Amino acid sequence: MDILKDLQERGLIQQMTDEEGLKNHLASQTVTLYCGFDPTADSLHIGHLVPALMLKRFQQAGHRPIALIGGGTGMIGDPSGRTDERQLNDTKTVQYFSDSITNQLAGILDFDNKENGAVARNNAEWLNQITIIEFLRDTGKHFGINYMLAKDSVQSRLENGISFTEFTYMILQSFDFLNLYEKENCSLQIGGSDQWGNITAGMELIRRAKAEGEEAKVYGLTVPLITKADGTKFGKTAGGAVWLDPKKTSPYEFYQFWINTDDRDVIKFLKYFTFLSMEEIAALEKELEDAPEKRLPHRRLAEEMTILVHDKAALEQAEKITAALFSGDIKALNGNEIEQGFKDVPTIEFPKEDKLIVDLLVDAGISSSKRQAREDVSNGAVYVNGDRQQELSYTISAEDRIDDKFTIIRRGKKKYYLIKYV
Ligand code: 545
Repeated sequence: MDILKDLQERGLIQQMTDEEGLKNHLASQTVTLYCGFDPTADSLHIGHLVPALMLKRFQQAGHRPIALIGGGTGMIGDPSGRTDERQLNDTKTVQYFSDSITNQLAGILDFDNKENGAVARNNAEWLNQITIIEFLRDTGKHFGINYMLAKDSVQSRLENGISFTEFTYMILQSFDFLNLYEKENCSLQIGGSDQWGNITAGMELIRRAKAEGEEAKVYGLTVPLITKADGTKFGKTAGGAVWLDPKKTSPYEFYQFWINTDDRDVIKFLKYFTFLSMEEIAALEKELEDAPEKRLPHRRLAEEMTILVHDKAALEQAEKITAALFSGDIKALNGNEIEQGFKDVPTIEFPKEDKLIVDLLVDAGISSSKRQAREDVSNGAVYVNGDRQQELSYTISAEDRIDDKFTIIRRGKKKYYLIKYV
């Protein structure tokens, strides 16, 4: 299997050093490669998926991926792709973030495979060991200030300012590459296109640091930044980023994110994010042309991604919620599913007390007055947990509380309200 060819067909390569050399290198041996993740948050989001899945693609092609957790570099802060200085996190926070991200990567990569199992490393392991004198003498000496100043990550910050701390970051990442090259025989670093400067700096350090006459061949490769046809930023919803952590983005929301992909982006995303073959994707593209209303590629994308990041059960639940919301069969859902499916609807908190339907509509601000509430009910515009309720004397009671926690009121065609009992 020609991994580079597959990646190129999928549009997954932005830049690489020495294409011919890298191609031969990958064809002739099991290559150890790495991608770094700084613990700057307690979860990865879908923007980090492409490079993480890229490691997996290399692993499937027989190579050996290292997921590098930046327990050391995360204490410093990469200026790449940023317009201003980072807020530093304390050691405990970075430690906590490191553990969360390591666990998430373990869910994506295969760490158990005996032949070419993925490896997790934390650069705190070596970066916390070196002394400042050693660092400046042995590593800093290889970096010219002009070379460092010319990097995009520094250039783009000269106006807003950049601290010596962040300015030094590229040397730390370079030191990692050198270290992994020496200790793990790692010869390829990958990352997003924002990492190009740091990756090439590391290659340069390896070239300079190696002993005279020693043959050191290392490579770099970046994946493109993901763009959308409508020009808006990828991976953001009204509620913020789409996280891999199900506590931050529920599997239902996650599934909805993918299923709502723009027609113009869906084939590209299948290529970027899934492991479907190019033939399968071509067949889905044909489906999109022939029967766009069926949204088969969107559905497939949402399925693949939900299983990949969560699991089969999460997918089934997401599909169940989607179907119940579509048909209005609210009673098919349990409390947890109600919470996921109605996260974005107006929520009104009430004590667990029986209430006449008319009073509830007024107290919750669903109907503007008692008269309006009576009219809404008599007209048949009001639904309790999916069932139309036209009885003015109806009392909302324990029986209407799903899992003793929620009642869903619908007024009119699609205006939903979540009553939450506290
Ligand atoms: C550290 C030490 C190394 C090599 C790399 C690094 C990290 C690198 C960096 N990468 C980004 C990152 O984001 C936070 C993730 C966890 C919340 O800053 N200096 O750590 C992103 N990276 C993945 C892709 C990226 C990049 O993890 O490379 O381009 C996003 O797609 O921004 O020795």
